[in-house]
Amino acid sequence: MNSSDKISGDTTLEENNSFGNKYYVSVNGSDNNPGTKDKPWKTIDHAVGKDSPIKAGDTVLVQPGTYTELITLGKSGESGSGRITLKANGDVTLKDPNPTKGGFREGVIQSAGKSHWVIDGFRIENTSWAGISLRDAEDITVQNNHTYETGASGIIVLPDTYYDGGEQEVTSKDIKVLNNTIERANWRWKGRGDTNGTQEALSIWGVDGFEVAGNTVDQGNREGIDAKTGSRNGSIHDNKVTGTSLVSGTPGGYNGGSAIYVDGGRARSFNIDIYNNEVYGNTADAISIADEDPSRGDVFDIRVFNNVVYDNGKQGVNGGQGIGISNNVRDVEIFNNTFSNNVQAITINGKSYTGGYQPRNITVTNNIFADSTYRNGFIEDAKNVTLKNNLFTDRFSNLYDGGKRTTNVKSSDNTEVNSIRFMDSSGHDFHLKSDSAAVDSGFRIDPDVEFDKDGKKRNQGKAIDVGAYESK
Ligand SMILES: [Ca+2]
Ligand SMILES: [Ca+2]
Ligand SMILES: [Ca+2]
Repeated sequence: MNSSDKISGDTTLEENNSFGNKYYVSVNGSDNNPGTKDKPWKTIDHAVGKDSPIKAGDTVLVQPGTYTELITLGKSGESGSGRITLKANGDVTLKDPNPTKGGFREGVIQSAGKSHWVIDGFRIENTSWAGISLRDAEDITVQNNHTYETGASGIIVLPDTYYDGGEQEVTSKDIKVLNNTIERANWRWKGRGDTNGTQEALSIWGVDGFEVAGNTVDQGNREGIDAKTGSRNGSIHDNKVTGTSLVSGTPGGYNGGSAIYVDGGRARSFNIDIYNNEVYGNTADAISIADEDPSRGDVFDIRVFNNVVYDNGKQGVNGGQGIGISNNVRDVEIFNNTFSNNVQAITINGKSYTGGYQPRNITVTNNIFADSTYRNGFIEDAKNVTLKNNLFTDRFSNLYDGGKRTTNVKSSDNTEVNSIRFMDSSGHDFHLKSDSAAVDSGFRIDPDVEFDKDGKKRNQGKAIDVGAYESK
C-alpha cells in the first residue's frame, strides 16, 4: 500500500487548470480561425495537433455536437499545472470516420510518445479498434468518458513498438483512468480465432504506476479490466464490472475471460491492489491473477480486499471463479472480500499448461464465501496457502476441496454457518444484519486498511467484521 488515501473509496478527478489559455472547437468553426470562443476551430485533431498554438497548461474545450474524425495528440504538456486538458464542454460524441477499417493501435483519440494530458468527458462510439489508445504515454488522465461499441478496447494504454518482453515492454507510466463507462467493448470480436477486436475492455499494458478507479465496465465480449505485461505499482478500485466475456473463449461464449484480470505476460508484474470493486453477473470468472508467459517474469505482491463479487460464471460450462490464482504467482493477500453465488468462490491452482512455479504464499483471511453453486474452493499444485478466519456456507460442509501436489496448506478458524445473514441477498445487498456471524469476528485489522467498501471506518465494535462491509 503506497498511501492511505487510496482506500478511502473516493476518486479525485483532475480539475481543469484555472490558468493557461482556453481554446474552443465547434462543429460550426473553421480550422483557419484562431480557436477563440467566438472564432472556434472546426476539428479537434487540428486543436491538439503539432501545428496548433496550444501549449503546456492550456485547455481545449470542445463544444456540444458530433465530431467524426481521428484525433491524434500532436504535442505534450508539462507536469503539474502544465498538463494540457482536452475536455468536452457539454454533450460531445466522437465517431470513427471509418468504423469498418483501422486495426491494431488505432483510437478515435490516440497518441504515441506524448505526455501530460487530461482527456475528459467524451462519448466515443462505433470504432474500428479502440476508443482511446495511448502508446508510450506518461502522466495522462482519462476521465468521465463513455465508450460504446468499440471494435476492441474502450480505453487502452500500450507500448508503441516494443513487444518482445522484459522491462523494455514497460513503456508507459503514471496513468489514471477514472470514472469512465466502457460499454460493449470488443464488439467486433466474434470468438476464438477471430482477429478482430483484440485486447480487453480496459487494457493497462506495460504501465508503471496506474490507477483504474470508479469506472463502469458493462457488456464486453472479452475480458473486462486487464493490467498486464509488466504493469506494476498500481491499483484497480471502486469499479463496477458486469456482463463481460459475452463471447469470450467460445464455444458457446462461456469459457474463460475474467472481469478483472492481472496477467504478468512477458514481464514482471507486481505491487497491485484490487479493492472496493463490485464484480457481478459476468459470464465467466470474476477476478484472476495469472501469468500467461511464465518464461519471462512472474507476478507478485498482489492484494485483493473489500471487493463484492457475486453471480459470476455458468455452472457446468465454466469455472466461474470469484477469484482464481494460477501458476507463476506469489505473495497474494486476499482479505475481507464478500463472495456470493459464484460457481466457485476461490481457486488456487498451479496446474499449468505453460510452465512456471506453483502459486505460493497465498493468504486468505476474513472473507465471506456464500452460496457457491458448485463448491467454495479448490486448491491444487500450490505451496504455502493459509486460509484463516473465513466464514462460509456450503451444502457439502467444505471450505475447499484439496487436489494434488499441495504443500503446506493451513486451514484454521474457518466457520460454517447456514446463512451469512446478509441484509438482502436476493436484492444483492451484502451488508450484514446485526446478528450475522460475520460481525466482530475478524481476527485482526490490516493496519493499512482503515475503511470498508463503503468508506466506513473498520474495526468498529469488538473487532473488525468479516467480509467487505463493516456493520458495527
Ligand atoms: Ca477506423
Ligand atoms: Ca510472465
Ligand atoms: Ca465490527
